[in-house]
Amino acid sequence: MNASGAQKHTRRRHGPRDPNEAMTDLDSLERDLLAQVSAAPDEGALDAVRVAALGKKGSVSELLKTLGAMTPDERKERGPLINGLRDRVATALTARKTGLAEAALETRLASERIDVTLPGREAPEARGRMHPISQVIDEVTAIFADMGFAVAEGPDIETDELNFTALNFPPGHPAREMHDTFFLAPDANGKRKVLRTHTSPVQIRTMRSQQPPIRVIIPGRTYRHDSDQTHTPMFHQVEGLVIDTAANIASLKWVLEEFCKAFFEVDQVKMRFRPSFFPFTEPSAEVDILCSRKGGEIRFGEGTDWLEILGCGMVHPNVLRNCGLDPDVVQGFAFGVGLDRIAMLKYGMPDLRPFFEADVRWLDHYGFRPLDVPSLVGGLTG
Ligand code: 2NM
Repeated sequence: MNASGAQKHTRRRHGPRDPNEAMTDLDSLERDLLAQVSAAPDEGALDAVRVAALGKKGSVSELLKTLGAMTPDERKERGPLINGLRDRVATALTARKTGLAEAALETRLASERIDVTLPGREAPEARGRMHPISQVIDEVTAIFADMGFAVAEGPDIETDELNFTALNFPPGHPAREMHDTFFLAPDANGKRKVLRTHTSPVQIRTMRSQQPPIRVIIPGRTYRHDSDQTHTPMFHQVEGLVIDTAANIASLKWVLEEFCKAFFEVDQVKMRFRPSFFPFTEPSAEVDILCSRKGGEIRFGEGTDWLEILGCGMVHPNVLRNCGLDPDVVQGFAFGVGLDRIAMLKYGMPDLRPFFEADVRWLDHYGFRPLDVPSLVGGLTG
């Protein structure tokens, strides 16, 4: 006996089907399948329903297979019912598949929606900020370049001779102690190099390597063993030097006044020259500018307060001689400004310490855009 014989036997054993009972079976299968179709949460689950119904061994496919074994009359009655069921299930599957695909697309579109009114994100090179010290060095350089000054540089580690002796600090002179010098370990000859306490050794190097007329500024790092609210062990100076046959105190005052007006961006400044002492200049002066302080704001060229901003003087004849220059032929003036301090004054930064803390939040606030190149009209108003 073959398989189909066994089927026929089984069928016969059950006898003719009650048409109502068969209808009820088809109805409940259809209800069940359509419910599964509409409950399928995604395209994967829907495909599982399709395979279970219309696949090779699916419930509807198995029903279709039974048509072959029916009598023509049975088939005539059952065929349209089963085929109708198959068609409706197939249609529901297609509709659900389209619906799910549309819903998935909607979800994706919603999640990928962009608000075109939002500001663009800055490019990395535009987000970086210049440190205020770098900015102020560039501003100062632009101002002095306009007056014919070149920029000179030198090493942070200097010999005692260049940092002190050539600058007319005699050995053992108390002025050496005034500088709170950082000394390096002595070499084989017992000579100790120093972290330069000012940028003046670069002036010595310049006078020894160039012929007058000389007009240079030297911005750079300087070091003194000093640390409190207003002092850091490393700080920044810009010093200037002019050497020629006619440089005098009048030209010194003019240069400093032009610098202050350009740097603080005011039409006029009032300056006060107070006699002072530096080993490397004679006479020497400390310079104050007039300002007013109202409501935490500082204004230059007006008011009643005096603010010390720089030191200056005529280069001492001993310094000229130490550089091979004849004080009877050439003379010159020099000045020194604390860059950190004038940066704080100009840009309203109340505390010196964050300058050296490398905190990007501080830099975001006080830093400068790298492509805003300082010019003679730069800084506050540019
Ligand atoms: C200052 C104040 C006064 C100065 C002098 C020299 C040199 F090398 F020509 F002698 N360089 N810098 C000088 C003069 C520096 O800083 C407050």
